[in-house]
Amino acid sequence: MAAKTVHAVCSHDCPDSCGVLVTIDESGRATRLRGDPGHPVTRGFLCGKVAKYLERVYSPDRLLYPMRRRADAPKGPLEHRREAESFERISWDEALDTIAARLDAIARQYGPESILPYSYAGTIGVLGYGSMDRRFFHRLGASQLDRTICATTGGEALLSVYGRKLGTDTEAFRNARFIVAWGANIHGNNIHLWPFIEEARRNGAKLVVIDPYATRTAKAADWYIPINPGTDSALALGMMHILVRDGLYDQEYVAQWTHGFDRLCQRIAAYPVERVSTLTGIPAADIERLAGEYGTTTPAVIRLNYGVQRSDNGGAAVRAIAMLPALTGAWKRLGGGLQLSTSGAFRWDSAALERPDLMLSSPLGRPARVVNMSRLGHALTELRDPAVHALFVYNSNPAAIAPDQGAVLRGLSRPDLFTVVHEQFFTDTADYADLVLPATTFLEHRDIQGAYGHYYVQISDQAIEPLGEARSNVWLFTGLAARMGFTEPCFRDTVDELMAQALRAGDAENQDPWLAGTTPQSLRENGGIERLHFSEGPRRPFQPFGEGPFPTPSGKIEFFSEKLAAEGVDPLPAFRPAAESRHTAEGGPYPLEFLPRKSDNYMNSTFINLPGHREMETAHNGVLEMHRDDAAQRGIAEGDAVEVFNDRGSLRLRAHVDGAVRPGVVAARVGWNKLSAGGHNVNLLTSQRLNDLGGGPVFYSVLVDVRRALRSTAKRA
Ligand SMILES: Nc1nc2c(c(=O)[nH]1)N[C@H]1C(S)=C(S)[C@@H](COP(=O)(O)OP(=O)(O)OC[C@H]3O[C@@H](n4cnc5c(=O)[nH]c(N)nc54)[C@H](O)[C@@H]3O)O[C@H]1N2
Ligand SMILES: Nc1nc2c(c(=O)[nH]1)N[C@H]1C(S)=C(S)[C@@H](COP(=O)(O)OP(=O)(O)OC[C@H]3O[C@@H](n4cnc5c(=O)[nH]c(N)nc54)[C@H](O)[C@@H]3O)O[C@H]1N2
Ligand code: SF4
Ligand SMILES: [Mo]
Repeated sequence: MAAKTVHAVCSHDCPDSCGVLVTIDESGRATRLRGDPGHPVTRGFLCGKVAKYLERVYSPDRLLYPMRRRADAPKGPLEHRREAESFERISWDEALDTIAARLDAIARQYGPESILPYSYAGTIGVLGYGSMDRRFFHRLGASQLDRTICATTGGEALLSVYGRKLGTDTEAFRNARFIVAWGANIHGNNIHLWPFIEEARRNGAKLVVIDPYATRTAKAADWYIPINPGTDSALALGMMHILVRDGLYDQEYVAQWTHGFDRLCQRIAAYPVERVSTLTGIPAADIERLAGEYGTTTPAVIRLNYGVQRSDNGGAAVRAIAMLPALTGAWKRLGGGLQLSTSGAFRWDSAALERPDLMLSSPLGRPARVVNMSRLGHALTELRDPAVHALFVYNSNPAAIAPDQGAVLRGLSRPDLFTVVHEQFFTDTADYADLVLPATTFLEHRDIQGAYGHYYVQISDQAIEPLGEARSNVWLFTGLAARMGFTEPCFRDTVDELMAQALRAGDAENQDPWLAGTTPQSLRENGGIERLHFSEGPRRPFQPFGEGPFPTPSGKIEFFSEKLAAEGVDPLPAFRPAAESRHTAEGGPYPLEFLPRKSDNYMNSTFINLPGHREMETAHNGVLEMHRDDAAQRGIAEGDAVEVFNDRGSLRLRAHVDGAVRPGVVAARVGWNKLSAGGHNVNLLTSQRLNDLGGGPVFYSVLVDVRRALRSTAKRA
């Protein structure tokens, strides 16, 4: 075989969906990865973590064969790199037969809803994220999983205002003159937006960051505004108060394209600057200045990310922030507006891919019950009628990333729970599996992909042969469907057929206009990348929401939502304090607000086990960041071993007293349990409470206290 280059797509759960060029040598081994220079947003570079991706693909720790737990090995945490000792290798045939037999028996005994799939965004490739797997579980009659863990709240909030998840074109940020990164860690989580922001700044734009944590993005900004966690709704309502008070809103745009302005005005009357200042901890003069500059500089754009919606009041916060550009008419100018997500631009044929109709042919004969993934602990320990008896995990690592870890691990420890984990590595979740199955990386399978941070569709070609016996999600569920005797023809669809179905390729009548003419073939002919076919034409930036009609019930941008009112939700945004916050727990036992954060060089719990990636995070692994005032009050010095605790548990970390937080706030990062002192990560302290919209989790509304640890935390990986 001659050396060659293949276009793949980074499928990690990141807005950037980078085009990746993979160099393969004569032996079929990938030797080099680089950002595709032909991709207008990737622009030839990769983030630090994926630049080192071959260390992941070829890691000696990859899971390469199906394995079964040994009869004498109890479920629970295993020593890193010695996990395989608790398992024995089996063949794929035996693995698939075993799973089919167990699922069949469990479905017969307890009903199919006692089977729970658990997946999220290990891959955001369209087929790998949700296609054959969904068909399989629908046909089985398994419980449906409500995938709320990340973005549902913000998504529903955006839909309630605009009717579609679209936002300012990433490439149009270069045209902006005022840029607000609002709960958006661009340097860490969305690095390919940064060059466009830098270009705008070279042309005089100002970058403002609103975040309770001084991120690298905040440090690089023109103006950093720290805010009390969970109070963004108050800030946005206060800004609207000022904009209306001072006449800094676009009367024409508001009159023509929005709904409910009068009622919004009544609501914002309750948010005078002094009150907002008290709630947010931002000086009144800064709030005035922020609103004034935002209202008078055009084009103004907000990069809103999902950080603000991970709290009790998060839905209202995203709604309120999303209303700002509707009030100022910022959408009218190229480079103005707001971007939370662009994912609504990619209208895959999800009904064809996922076939929810198959639930009607399942033994249930009706849609299965829905289980919220953000309450996995509850699902595994408390749910009845039926209780969960089988858990099938893929594309996710819930033992590390799900809230209220104590409850999750109690559930996963149940000896009577049949657990299958399809994974690339021996994660914390795999430690609780009855069977572990080896999964491919994005270099080892084919897929197509959109993005939530740009407007390009891509095809990801297979660069290398699967390592060991690793197999893709599509392969796995195709094989299982055959074992279960599912005879519907859709279970024999090939990857090519699935890709064509996703795109409705060749179906000119029904294909989405923005995907018109796009096929796997056309994608390949275009270097693997096609811009969505907007009516503006291929090279012009896309500018949504400049004018209506809007796909909302009223046809306008909705400040006031009758639809939410009908669902019993406040039809206007309001500030309501989180159940766990300093605003409600004055004098309560846990005085500090905890931010259990993502890491810049990991992807949620992915990459944490790789030595090269760990090295890039040495400053943060196992560290609690606090303000020196909070440390001094507790007699804590730099480097001290500390315990961070609340009613849900206690974590052992090392104090960094000049952390990037203000008094009253502490922060630490998601790790792997088995690589953490004490065997738990930050999610031991988070809650299964749900927020105000869409049933999302409240990772960033957590109260804790901190004390010096009695004994030193000797063991750190
Ligand atoms: N390097 C890296 N990149 C990632 C990820 C990763 O783990 N690592 N994760 C990926 C995933 S799954 C997602 S969903 C995206 C998400 O990307 P982001 O939404 O950017 O994710 P977060 O880091 O959760 O939150 C962003 C910022 O919000 C801040 N924040 C927390 N609470 C509040 C608040 O109450 N108000 C305000 N204003 N800000 C607040 C946090 O301090 C954080 O800096 O990033 C993706 N990209
Ligand atoms: N404390 C705290 N908790 C959080 C967050 C936070 O900011 N703070 N963020 C939350 C958010 S936004 C999210 S999105 C979730 C993310 O939670 P998850 O979606 O669980 O994300 P990861 O931790 O990255 O785990 C994904 C796993 O999928 C595996 N994988 C990758 N590709 C494939 C594949 O093709 N097939 C299979 N079978 N497996 C594959 C990877 O090896 C990895 O172990 O975490 C949430 N939890
Ligand atoms: S993680 Fe994000 S920035 Fe990094 S290569 Fe993948 S898509 Fe690009
Ligand atoms: Mo996420």
